[in-house]
Amino acid sequence: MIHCGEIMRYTVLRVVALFATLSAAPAALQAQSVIPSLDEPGHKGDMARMAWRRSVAQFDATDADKDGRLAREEVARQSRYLTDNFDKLDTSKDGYLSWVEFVGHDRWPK
Ligand SMILES: [Ca+2]
Repeated sequence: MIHCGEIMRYTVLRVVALFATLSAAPAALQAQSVIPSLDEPGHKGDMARMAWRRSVAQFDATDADKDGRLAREEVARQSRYLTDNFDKLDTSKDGYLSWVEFVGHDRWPK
């Protein structure tokens, strides 16, 4: 079942992917300039803060042992999307998803 946080995550990723395809810059670099920071004023900032709150809620709900990282087993209980994309998202290849790996950029401190 897909819940609200998951839908929001899909939306954020699709927006990032859309902007990334509009530029020759590497996707990671492009994401850094497209994702609004949490202190950005106005509607863009409001959207970022809403997505951030939902992302934090989803991360915390998935992090069952509260060690600040998501193990494959924790992810498997919560999210089909994260399960299917675990290896791609785990860019450090340590077998866990950090907060930054989970949200896909480092613009939003947890
Ligand atoms: Ca954990």
